[in-house]
Amino acid sequence: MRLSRAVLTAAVASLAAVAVPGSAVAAPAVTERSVTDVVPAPVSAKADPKGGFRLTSSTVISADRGAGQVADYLRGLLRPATGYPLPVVPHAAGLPAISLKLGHDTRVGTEGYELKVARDGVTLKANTADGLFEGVQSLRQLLPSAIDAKHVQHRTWTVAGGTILDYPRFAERGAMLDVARHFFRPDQVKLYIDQVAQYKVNTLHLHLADDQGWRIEIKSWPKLATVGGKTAVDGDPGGYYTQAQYQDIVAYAASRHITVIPEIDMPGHTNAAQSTYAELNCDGKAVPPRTDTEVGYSSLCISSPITYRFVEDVVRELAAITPGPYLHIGGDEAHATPPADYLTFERKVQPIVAEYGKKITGWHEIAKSSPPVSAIPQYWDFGGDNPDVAAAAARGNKILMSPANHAYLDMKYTESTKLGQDWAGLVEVRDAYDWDPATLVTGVGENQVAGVEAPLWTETIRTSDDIEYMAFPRLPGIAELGWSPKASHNWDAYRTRLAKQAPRWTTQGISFYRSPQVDWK
Ligand code: TNX
Repeated sequence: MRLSRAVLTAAVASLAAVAVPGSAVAAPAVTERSVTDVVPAPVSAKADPKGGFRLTSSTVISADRGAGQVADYLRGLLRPATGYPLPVVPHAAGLPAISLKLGHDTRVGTEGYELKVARDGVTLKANTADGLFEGVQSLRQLLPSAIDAKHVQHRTWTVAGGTILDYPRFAERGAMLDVARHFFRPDQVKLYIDQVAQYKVNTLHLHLADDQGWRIEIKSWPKLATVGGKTAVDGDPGGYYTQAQYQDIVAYAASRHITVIPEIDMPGHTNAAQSTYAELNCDGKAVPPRTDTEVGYSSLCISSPITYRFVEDVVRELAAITPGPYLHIGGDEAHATPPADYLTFERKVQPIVAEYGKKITGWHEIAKSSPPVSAIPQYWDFGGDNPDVAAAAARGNKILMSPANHAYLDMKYTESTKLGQDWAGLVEVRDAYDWDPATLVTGVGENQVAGVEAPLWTETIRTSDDIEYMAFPRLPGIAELGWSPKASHNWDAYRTRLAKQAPRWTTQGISFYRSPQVDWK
């Protein structure tokens, strides 16, 4: 008779428990999980199959001063399924503990961590709360997937043993959600924040305005939201965030150690604003609202002073409610703006953003305007030569990588994918993973790359299920490209680790695409 691995594992664990009666520490428990399976792949991981730590009703979470928020978050993750009290305490005082420690470790930088799991306890060390948070994301993956259940599961909870030393390859690992083509409520945005945070994504780019809808309250131009927010693609219901709702999303993201970058796309992709306020058009006449998915037809009036009053009002209000350092000023596909006008516009608008204390990010077309070196052009083309982007990199700008044929989560997986588009080709799980951010664009090497971002445009995306289906399993691959060392890049190893994430998604209720490229078992 062949026993399944799960049965064997359980048997070994219970035998071991019997073998050490009266032992002060929990018995060694062999787990199917391993520190070497974590996604994104850690810088280094060494498994200790006998060093598993068993959570029990007497486990405590000890937290250094400054680690309390992450400790509370961890407790919130572990309590529903275990039902254990897991009190957060300043000192473990001899009790079995998960200890969160802040220190000075030059190896791990501002987001890295060291995680040690042994039979007598778990120690997570980092230099910052961000680092502890990312370490907690690894720790979660060392527990059974049932840890994500919302209700108490009666079972044992063993953290796989071993050591991880880890830190990111690139500073920025982003997800973008287009809330303009279709509107997503704050609770839907928060759900996506939680889903992406587990893969160490640290930036959420919100595409807040486009031709089909304006989604953020601007008090000095109130109809942008109340009128310009009514529409969405195909006549679907619109919506907008009040400034208070937006700030609540930003605060929620911050609690997941994610910085929000709000985008107002301009000078194109502006039909919602120009159909709402007649004075934003050169002829002073409001254009009709549009809910089709054409791109490249709208342009703000470059010669009009009102345009810059509008931009300044929007930038001022948005800057005031955005604690993060960047505002995204769009700049893509401005086909209705003559090239000279485009440069005029950028040269007037970029200083306005600086005036309100923010740095600029924008689609890679802004590279043409020689933006300040603090600006981050976001590359969305297919790779290869782009002299404007290369020149910006040579001047010192960092480039954010979102190649449409790899990183666009709205591309179909296969011809039969019901959702999505295919103008950048079909993007299967392997296509999303198998590229290198540092060799994609000529003249943009490792040190010029700010990071990676996976944009999700929502012309065809209407629900949270739709978001999940397009993001999973591609988003973890993009996140791994942003986090893991280049030397760890290996499709066959990745697809094996990815398959082991599926039970977590199932427990979390994430509806994901079961790509035939991955052996889900
Ligand atoms: C291109 S690439 C766009 C968006 C669309 C998307 C659809 C870029 C910066 N802009 O306006 O939503 O394609 O895939």
